[in-house]
Amino acid sequence: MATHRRDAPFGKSNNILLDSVHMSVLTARKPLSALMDETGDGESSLKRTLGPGALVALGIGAIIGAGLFSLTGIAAANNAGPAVVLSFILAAIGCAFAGMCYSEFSTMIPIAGSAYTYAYATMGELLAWIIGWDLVLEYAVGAATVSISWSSYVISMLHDFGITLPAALIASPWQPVRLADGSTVYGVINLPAVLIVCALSLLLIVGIQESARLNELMVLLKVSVVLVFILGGWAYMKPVNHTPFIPPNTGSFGEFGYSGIVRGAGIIFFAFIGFDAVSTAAQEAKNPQKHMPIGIIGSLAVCTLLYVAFAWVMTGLQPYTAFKGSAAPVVAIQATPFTWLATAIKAAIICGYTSVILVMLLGQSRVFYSMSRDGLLPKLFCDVHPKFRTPWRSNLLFLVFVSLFSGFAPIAVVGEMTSIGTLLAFVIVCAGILVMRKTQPNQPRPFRTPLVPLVPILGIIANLGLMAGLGIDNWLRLIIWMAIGLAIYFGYSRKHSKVQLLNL
Ligand code: ALA
Repeated sequence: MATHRRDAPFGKSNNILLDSVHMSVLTARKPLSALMDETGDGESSLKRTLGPGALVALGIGAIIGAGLFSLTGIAAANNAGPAVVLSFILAAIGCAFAGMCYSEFSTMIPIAGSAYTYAYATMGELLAWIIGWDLVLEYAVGAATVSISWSSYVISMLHDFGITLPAALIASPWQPVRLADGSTVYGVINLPAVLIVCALSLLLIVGIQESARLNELMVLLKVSVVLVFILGGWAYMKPVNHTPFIPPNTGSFGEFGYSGIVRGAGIIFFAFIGFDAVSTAAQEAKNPQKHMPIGIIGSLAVCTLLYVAFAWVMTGLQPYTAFKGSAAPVVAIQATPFTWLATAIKAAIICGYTSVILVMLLGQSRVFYSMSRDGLLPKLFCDVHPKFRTPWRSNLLFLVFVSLFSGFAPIAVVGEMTSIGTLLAFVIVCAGILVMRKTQPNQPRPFRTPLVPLVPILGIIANLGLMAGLGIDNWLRLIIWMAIGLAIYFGYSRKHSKVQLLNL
């Protein structure tokens, strides 16, 4: 690696010059031509196997999970009542603005780095780094969070079949476990969560096609159960449960009434996270220019329809006050003759979570693959396996990193950390479209976001609004995470950046 020129000593009189050099290198943009060169199909490139169906499945794989099965009930019981249906529509509108901006970028710059790469082309390296680092919250921390929930459902399912695992192996040292005799102990390691992360990481190493196939199977199972729930439950809904549709506000912001719908939208936003992960598969899509918008907007549209129908049926089956506990869909199904569906719902939840973890791990390794190719991270993250053509070292590293979180970290708060990280990425992607339309007006755009600048501006406002609702604690955590990221950027990445080495 060439020595960075800024390592040479500068005299005091050169401070102004030095400052302006610093400013310009921090805002150095990666030229579109250089980005497009990277989409070639050389030795070190990823394998193009995904068609439109697989991309939509990838999106649904990442989207339907803990948000639908756990948070719908919570948002209905605490914030919106039956109007959680409207919360879903509101959150979907915010996501649709961002989804259109993602689609435009993913056809212009079909690179695995997703939001990170888009920021690099439009707003400069520092912001790109911030986004790339931020995406660890969405993908790696998100995968760890969902693996801990996955583990709790597997343990419960095994319990239903009479198998009880030792307490020490089913929970982290922070998580209490209630034993049959009523006493409470703490775990040592959440082994099922670690095992699922290891298994899915190894699958991702073996191949994108194999991973996509497992994802499709999981998607089929979870969508089938969601459809059976909707169709089976429809006839048993009681109009009284939907009345009043918007319960009156209690006097506190976010507790029912119109503010409750907005707060509910902030909570169930988590349920939509994942459609953007489709864009990280751009270098593995057969025809990204044509198929990325289908994958992104298609998966978002399918999930929105399913979510709205699911929430409508769920709140029609039982009074919303019955969903105070966790497994709301299981509670709802007790109002039908199909109580056997409770087990199927648990199985669907496990499948749902499996595919969410899979696609999150996929997205994470692809973002770091791009950052490493740009020199911002060590080269090991972009080493492609000679046979499998996957970024295997990156997958292995995240296997260890995510497993540590899954096995030993407390689950509390990480879900909201995932949301705030994702929302920040959405805001920057929407802003990037505004910048790109100004700086690169003639660049071919196979997909164009409609009504620019209105749609990106509404996207920024909607997603910033949802971020504002996440509270000061999450903002502080985001700032601390970013401070760690900036230390790495100024300590390592800036000195190894390929764009900056070219510029100097
Ligand atoms: N949307 C994903 C879920 O709900 C993250 O689990």
